[in-house]
Amino acid sequence: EDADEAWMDGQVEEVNGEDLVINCTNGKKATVNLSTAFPKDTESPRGGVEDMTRLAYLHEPGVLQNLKSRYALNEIYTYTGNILIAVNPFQRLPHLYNNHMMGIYKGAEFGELSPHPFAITDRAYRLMINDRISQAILVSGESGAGKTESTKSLMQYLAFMGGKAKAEGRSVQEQILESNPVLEAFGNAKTVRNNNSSRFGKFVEIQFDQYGKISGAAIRTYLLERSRVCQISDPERNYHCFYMLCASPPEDRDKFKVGEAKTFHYLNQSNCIDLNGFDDSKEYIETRRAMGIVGMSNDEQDAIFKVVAAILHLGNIEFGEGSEPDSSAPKDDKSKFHLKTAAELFMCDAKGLEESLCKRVMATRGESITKNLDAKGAALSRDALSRIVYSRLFDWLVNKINSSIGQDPDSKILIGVLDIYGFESFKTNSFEQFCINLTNEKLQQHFNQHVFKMEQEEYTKEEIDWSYIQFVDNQEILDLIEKKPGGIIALLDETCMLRNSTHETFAEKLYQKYKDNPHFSKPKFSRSDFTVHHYAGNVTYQTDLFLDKNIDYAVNEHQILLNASKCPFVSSLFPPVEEAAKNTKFTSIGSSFKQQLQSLLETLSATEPHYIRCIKPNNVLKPAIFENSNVLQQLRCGGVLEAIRISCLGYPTRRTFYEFVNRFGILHPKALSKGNTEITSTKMILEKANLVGYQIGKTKVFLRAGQMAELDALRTEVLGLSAKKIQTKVRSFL
Ligand code: AOV
Ligand code: MG
Repeated sequence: EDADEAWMDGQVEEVNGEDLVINCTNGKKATVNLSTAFPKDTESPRGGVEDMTRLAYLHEPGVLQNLKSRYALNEIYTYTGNILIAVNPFQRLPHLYNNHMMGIYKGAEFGELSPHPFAITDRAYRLMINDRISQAILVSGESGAGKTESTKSLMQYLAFMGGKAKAEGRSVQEQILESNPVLEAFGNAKTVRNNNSSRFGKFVEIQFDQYGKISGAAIRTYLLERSRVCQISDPERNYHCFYMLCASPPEDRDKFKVGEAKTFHYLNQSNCIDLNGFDDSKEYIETRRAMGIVGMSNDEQDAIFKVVAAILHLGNIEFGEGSEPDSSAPKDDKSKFHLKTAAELFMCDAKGLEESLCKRVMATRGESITKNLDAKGAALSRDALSRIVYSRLFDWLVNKINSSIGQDPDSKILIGVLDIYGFESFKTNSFEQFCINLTNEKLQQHFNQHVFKMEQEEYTKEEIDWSYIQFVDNQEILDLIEKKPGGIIALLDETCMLRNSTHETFAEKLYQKYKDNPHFSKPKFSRSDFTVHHYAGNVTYQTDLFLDKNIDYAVNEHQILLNASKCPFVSSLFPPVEEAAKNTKFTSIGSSFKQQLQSLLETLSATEPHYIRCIKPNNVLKPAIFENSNVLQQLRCGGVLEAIRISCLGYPTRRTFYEFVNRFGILHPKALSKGNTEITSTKMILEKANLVGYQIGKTKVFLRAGQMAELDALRTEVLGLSAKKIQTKVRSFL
C-alpha cells in the first residue's frame, strides 16, 4: 500500500517474520507488513476480467488492478454482477457506439458480449417487454464522470430498439434524442470539474406501446442552478447558450443586438470565454436545428434568443446615485444604453424597467409605499430579474419539448433514465451544492437498498441459509437534512419565515441543534459555515446565501412589467399571479426540491432498477491517466466495493431450476430422465459436477462466485467432445 498509488503491484522477494520485501513492478523496492499485502491472481488474463465477481481474489487492489488494466486497453466498461462500471475515457471512441454495435447487442444474451451500456439497456428493454414491468436505468458518479454521455448512448439504443418507422413529420425517438442538445445548450456550463457540466437534473420517461415501440415521453427536470446566470468564478463559464448567441452569424447578432462575449459583465467575470474543443458558432446552428426538431418555430427561437440577449444587456447596467438621497439610477450613458436595449428586447417600457429595478413597492396594511433602492439594492434587483427570467425560460423549454413529443396515455410500460448532477465539493459550496448532494445521498440510499436489501430478501424468500451482513446505511444523514420537523431544510424554512433573520442566526440554530450529531460539524474557525459528513465525503457549506436562494418568488414589479410585454412569448413567461397566491408567505425551493425527489423515488420504486456507476479516472480530464487513489475513493463511496464483497460472500449467481437444467442438462443426461422433477435433476447435475457450497432454494439454485464459470467450462468441454464425435462419425461414414 502506498499513499499516492494506493496499491502497488509486485512480487515477494523475501520474508522476514511479519515483513515482506517486495520487488515492485515499477522498479521500487518496498518492505511492507504481511497484513497490508494481498495475494494476486496470477491466473487472471492480462487484460482483466469482464465481470469482477469472477475475480479469483476479491480485494481492493484486485478490483483496482482489473479496472486499470482494462482501461489501458480502452476497455472502459466492466461489470460487477449486474452493475455496469464505466470509466471515463476522455476521448471519443466512436466505434463503440455506432449502428453496427447496436445491431450486435440487439438480442444478445446478457454477459455474452463485452460490458456495455447497450447491454444494460437491452436487458432493461427485454425485461420490460417480457415481464411487462417498467424499468429504470440510473446513472451515477461524481461530476465529470460521464453520466450524461452514458445516458445519451443508452437513449440512442432505446431509440434504435423502439423506434417506429418514420411517419409524417418528426418521429418521437428523433425528438427525444434532439431534446438533449437543446437542454444542454441552456442547462450545461463549464465548471472546474467538467467542461460540459449539467447544472440541472433530468429524468426522462420513455413510454412504449404494447408492441414495444416508443409512443411518448416525458422529461422531468430538477432545480437548475440559477445563480450561475449572474455570477461565475474563474475559470468557469456561464450557460453555453450565451456564448453561442455571441458567436452567431452577423445577421443574427444584429437582430439580437449582441456583440462579443467578452463585452458582457455576466460573461467576462471569468477569463474563460472560449472553450477548448467547443465551437460556439457551430453549436449555435446545431442548437437551432435541434430546437426546430423538438417543435420550436423560428419565431419562438428568435423570441428565446432575444430573452437571452436581454439578460446579457441587463447585466451591463450599472447603478450610481440617483437624484434623491439613497436612490439610484443607471450610472452613465453606457448603462442607459444597455437598459434601453434590454427593454427593446423584452419589448417592455424602458422607464418601467428602470423603475422596477431602482424602486420597490412595499405593501403594509393596505397601503403601498414606494421606496427607493440604493445602487447596491438596484444591482441586486437586476440580478434577481435576470435569474427569474432565465429559470422561467428554461422551464418553458422543458414544457415545450414535452408537449411536442407528447405523452401516450395508453402506455403501460416505460423505461426511465436518470441523469443528475454528480456529487460536488468545491472550495465554496452553497445552497445548490447542498441540494445536489442531497440528491446523490437519496440515490445512494436507493442503490444500497436495492443491492443489499433485495439481495437479502431474495435469500430469505428462497429460504436460503444466509448470515446477514451489515451494510452502511445513510438514513441518518438523510434525516439530518430532510427530516420534518428538525432537519436542516425545515430549519432553513423556519429561518426564512422569521423577520430579521440572517444567515448567522440560521447557522447558530444549526450549531445548537446538531452539536451532537455525528454527521454534522462546525468548522473550527468559522462563524457561519457548517459541514455535513456525506456518504461520499465531508462537504463544508457557506450559509451566506442559503436564505436568499431558498426563497422562490418573482419581485412584484418585475412580474407586472414583463407580464405587460408586447412580446407574447415574454408575457407568457410571467402569467398573472392569482390573488390567493400573493398572500402565501413564500415558496421554499429546498422543500419543493425535497418533494420532487420524493416523488422521483416513488416513481423509481415502481420500476426494476439497473445501475451504471461512472468513474472519473483523473482530475485533469485527459485520456490514459488512471489515478489509483482517486478511483478507489469513488469505488468506496459509491458502494461498489461493498456490493462486490456482499455479492461474493453470498451466492452471486442464481438460476431457476428450469433454466439450470436447460443449460446444464447436457453434463448429465441421466438426470433428465422422465419422472425427475427439475429440482431433482438440478441436484443430480450439481453432484455429478462435483461442486460444493452451493445452495438449493425453493425455485432457484444459488451458486457461489466462480461456480457458473466452472460449469460453463465443463459444458464447453462436453459440447466440444460431442462435436468431435459427430465429426469422427461423419469422417468414418465418408
Ligand atoms: P457528468 O454528466 O457525469 O458530469 P459528462 O457525461 O458530461 O459527465 O462527461 C464529461 C466529459 O467526459 C464529456 O464531455 C466527454 O468529454 C467525456 N466523456 C465522458 N464519457 C465519455 C465517453 N463514453 N466517450 C467519450 N468521452 C466521454 V456533471 O453533468 O458535471 O455531474 O453535473
Ligand atoms: Mg452531466
